[in-house]
Amino acid sequence: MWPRGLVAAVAVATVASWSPAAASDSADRLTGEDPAHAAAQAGDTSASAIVPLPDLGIAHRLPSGGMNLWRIPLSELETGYGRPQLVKTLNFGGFSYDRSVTLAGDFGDITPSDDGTTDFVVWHAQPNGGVLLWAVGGGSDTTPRLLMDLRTGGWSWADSRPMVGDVNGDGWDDLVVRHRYGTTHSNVWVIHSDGSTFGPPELWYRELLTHGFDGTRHLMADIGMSPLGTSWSISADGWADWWAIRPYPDGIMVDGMRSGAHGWFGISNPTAEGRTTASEAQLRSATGDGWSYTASRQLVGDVTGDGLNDLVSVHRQGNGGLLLWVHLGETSASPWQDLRTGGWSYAGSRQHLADTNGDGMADLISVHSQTGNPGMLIWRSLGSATGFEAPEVIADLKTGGWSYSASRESVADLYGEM
Ligand SMILES: [Ca+2]
Ligand SMILES: [Ca+2]
Ligand SMILES: [Ca+2]
Ligand SMILES: [Ca+2]
Repeated sequence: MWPRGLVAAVAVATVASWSPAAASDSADRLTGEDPAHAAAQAGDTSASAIVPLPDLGIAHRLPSGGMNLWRIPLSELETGYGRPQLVKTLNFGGFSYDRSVTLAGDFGDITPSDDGTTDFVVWHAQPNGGVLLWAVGGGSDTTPRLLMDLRTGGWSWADSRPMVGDVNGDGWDDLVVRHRYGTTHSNVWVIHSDGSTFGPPELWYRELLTHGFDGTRHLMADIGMSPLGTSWSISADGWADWWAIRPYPDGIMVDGMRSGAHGWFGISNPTAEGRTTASEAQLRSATGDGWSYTASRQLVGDVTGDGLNDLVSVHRQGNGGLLLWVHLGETSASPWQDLRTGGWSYAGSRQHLADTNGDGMADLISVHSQTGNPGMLIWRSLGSATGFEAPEVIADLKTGGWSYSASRESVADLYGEM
């Protein structure tokens, strides 16, 4: 059974689009729960009232080399929408912005006071080259907890790339770590969270490196689509699956692999065989017409609102601006937002997807550098079924010591019950 915590009452912000009745309502933040998960519970009539309350989790470099951890509520249904809140200052104990990777998510009740706001997992380099895994939980107790000591056993900070995904659909985010294995393969490890503790790393996959260790991009998100040229479909099941975006002649190729109940991705005994057509299915491709692996980056989220995740490409344009595309067809992409003008910069921005108004459609979050100051603006482009609407600023971080180049962020998928 999974825990269901009604932890912190979150008052709904009074926003113009909300009726007074709704504005007087409140949302109870949930931990370890998501809509797919809730829908699977027989007799649970609350499933339809669960709304996304995503946080943007930001790590910001301090002059000392340490970091501040911030959260920005991204849902307009929540008090504090768009306002940065300092979660923890890590300027002690050797914490280093440059020697760590910071991942936001709902990993568990890290402390007894965990309120379901974003947890931060910090994958931190050690002097011997290994890794310590720390967590800072949501709520009042933000003292870092040591989750795992990976200073031995062959673990290497330099040779590892941690990611977040709920690979078994229990509502708790798990850690997925690609680790270099020789020169031709990487091992993909899963560190499960059960909501209170993290299990030992499990080897789930041995990936053939088609373009070197860092020559492909990987995402963790539920897949629900048909592989290229097939009539069968990978079913959306709420379990985060493996996406690999690869350079391809004159464009990109996107492979996917499904998480399974018995070992990952249907592979119970990883071997040195690596990628086979049986293990990784080709999902989407985009070639010609200027498509480029190096001039694009990819996101996954449900931008069409049908409950199935979509693949989104952010693509650099000749003038330095960007266009957003959604890969609706196997080999065709549809333009979703035109940011070629207006000062938009592909190189000077970072993008994320999150549903910020609870309508079931993912909205675009853009963190954009500024000319003339080191700070940034955070923009939202509301999603509609056919595109993103005009971007609007939700957080002005041009001043106050904010730095675009000395910060990084990710979205924590969190939920509340209205
Ligand atoms: Ca938590
Ligand atoms: Ca999980
Ligand atoms: Ca969709
Ligand atoms: Ca939305």
